[in-house]
Amino acid sequence: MMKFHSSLLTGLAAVCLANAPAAMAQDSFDLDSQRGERQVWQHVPGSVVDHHGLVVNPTPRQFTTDETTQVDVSSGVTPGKGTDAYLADMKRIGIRVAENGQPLTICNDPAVAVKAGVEPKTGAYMLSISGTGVDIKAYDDRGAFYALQTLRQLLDSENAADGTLPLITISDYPTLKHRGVVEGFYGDPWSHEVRTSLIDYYGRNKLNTYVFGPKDDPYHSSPHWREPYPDKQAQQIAELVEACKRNRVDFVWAIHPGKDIKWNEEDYQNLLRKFEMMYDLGVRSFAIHFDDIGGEGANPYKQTALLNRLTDEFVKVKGDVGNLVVCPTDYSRLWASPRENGPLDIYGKTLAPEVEVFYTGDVVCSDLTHDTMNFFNPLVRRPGYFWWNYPVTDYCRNFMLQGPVYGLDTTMSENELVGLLSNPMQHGEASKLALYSVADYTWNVADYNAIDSWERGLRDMMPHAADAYRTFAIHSCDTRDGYRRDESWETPIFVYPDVDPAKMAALRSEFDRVVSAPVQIENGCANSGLVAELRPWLVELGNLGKRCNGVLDLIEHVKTDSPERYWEEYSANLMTSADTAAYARHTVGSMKLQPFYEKNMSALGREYYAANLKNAPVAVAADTTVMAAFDADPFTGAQLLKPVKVDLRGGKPVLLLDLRGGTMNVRELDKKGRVIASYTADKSYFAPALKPKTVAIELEGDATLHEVLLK
Ligand code: 14T
Repeated sequence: MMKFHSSLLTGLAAVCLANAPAAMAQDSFDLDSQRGERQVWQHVPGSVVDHHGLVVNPTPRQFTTDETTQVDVSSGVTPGKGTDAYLADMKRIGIRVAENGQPLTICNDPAVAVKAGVEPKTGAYMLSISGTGVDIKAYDDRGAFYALQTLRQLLDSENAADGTLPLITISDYPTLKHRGVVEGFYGDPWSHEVRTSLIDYYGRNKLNTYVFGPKDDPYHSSPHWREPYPDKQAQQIAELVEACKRNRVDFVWAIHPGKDIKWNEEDYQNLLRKFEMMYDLGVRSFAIHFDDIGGEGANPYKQTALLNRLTDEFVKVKGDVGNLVVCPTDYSRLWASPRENGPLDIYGKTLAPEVEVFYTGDVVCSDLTHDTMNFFNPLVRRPGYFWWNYPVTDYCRNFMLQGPVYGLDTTMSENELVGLLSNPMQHGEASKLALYSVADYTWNVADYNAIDSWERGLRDMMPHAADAYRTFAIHSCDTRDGYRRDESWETPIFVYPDVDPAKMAALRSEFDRVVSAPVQIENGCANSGLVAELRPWLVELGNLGKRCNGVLDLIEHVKTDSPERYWEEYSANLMTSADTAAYARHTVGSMKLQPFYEKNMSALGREYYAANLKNAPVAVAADTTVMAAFDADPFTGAQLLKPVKVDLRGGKPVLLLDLRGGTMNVRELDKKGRVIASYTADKSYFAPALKPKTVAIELEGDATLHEVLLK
């Protein structure tokens, strides 16, 4: 693992970050050396829980039910004392209101609530459903709103499908102060529509923070951070602020000025002016991101001086603005110096104590552990603010991360951690699955159950195609060489000839589910935006399922006595170069399914050779350039970088196998060298039973010629 410090980061910044979208493209981005994600992964912890049809997310702290009495909730609730201020919320979030419903009372007076046993903490509430109706006591407005979100889930739960609920008491409050999302990825920023939908989703799941910091928004970062947003975008930001207010979410507007900031009075005034403009749009919380920069902008003394001055001259003067948040340039342990007078130590010594500081953990995308917080907190002299780079895929855009949220220590406390934000994928709708569990974890850290949370999230996302969605999701978790996540953990694979009927049958039914999942999702998912985001990966999953089933067919047929037919079947199950390219763009099943396919195709090919081509001569007749590539081992591969010619005047049938990633142009020549046939093969090629003639073969692109055999 390579660590890089400021000077190297400067180099990296110049190479990789100068024009971020291109910079983040996979091929120009060396994960192993620059990011250092550890190439190990844990199994997903937790186990499925029976919720008796009463699912509430995030998991409440105390949740008791008494099934001996049933309360009629078939008409919803009838608003009573204290509900006036919440009628609009109730309507918007979808709580059924009627004249003959259960009487609902809401009290958000902290003194009364605390006396009744509510935790003295923002967001805390108690909810009871009893013979006399529904009663909410909340520590504050947020607590009352959260209680209503809980009530909505209870009323919509499977348990209430018969119009009744058992007696219920819930006593609830959050572990972490800040729980939410940072739109902080490179790539296309979320659309206004997706943002609005996500903000409602935060509200539904009791997330309270949305940091707006899309790297490729030019008014967030260079070149235009000094300038006002164009009218339409300004209007949209004002709308997002309103949407956040409705959902009790803090909208935090972030600026990323470090690429070209001058540490002078003029740029200070530019920044202050931009903050004022955002304030006028309704923004009341601000962050400054100094990540992924080099040069003067990275100077920690200048950074903290700026934050301190803004705290004095803007935050305190306004009076209604939240504490500033900063992302230091050394935001990961990978390149942060632990030394005295290193950048983080300078932060600790000079930064106003109320400013909160982001940290991504040991590397850029990393687990949340005590060990990593114990490194960071003493340096910055405050509990860190964890910026979790999951499920972000800007460094591995061919993946769609749908796995469980795990790797977050469930013994973390609010003393170690002021908050946790998830940096999601550019696919906003598809990121909701992870956010469901991020909300669960951050609200109730100690009770977090990764598997159960994921199972619930899948159902919440796609109630009418939940099983199909689960099939897709379980095979679409890992990044292959980035932040490693377990995948396909229920699918034990094997490599031919290590097979038995039970394994075959289990895999056959899983692959059948894989093949039909895309269709079921297309038909059963009501969220068309979500399906549109998933679609390219769904297509690949379907194809992968088919070729995995193809492997099972081949295993069943390998002992039959029609080598020709078998060979046709085998070659039909090879991937064309177009297949390979499409799979590379939208990769699923990279941990188990695709390796199952590849390893078995190789093993079956070997079997075929062994059975049918026992006495295969070694040499190709004429051209010595390629001869070296074709030895007796059927799995010798030859990477032929230049076009080659193979003169096959020896007149023997030829088999070319497994031509991946390129094309092969074949020209058949007569004795005088005239072209009598010309064609392109892009997956496998059988030379016809050759009459004496010449076949010229040219390989294009990165074609790999795996074998030529002569009978
Ligand atoms: F601010 C940070 F906490 C942070 O994570 N910054 C970026 C973030 O915008 C991006 O989405 C994330 C995931 O790729 O990683 C950071 O970007 C990097 C990290 C690198 F190690 C960009 C280049 C790197 F070499």
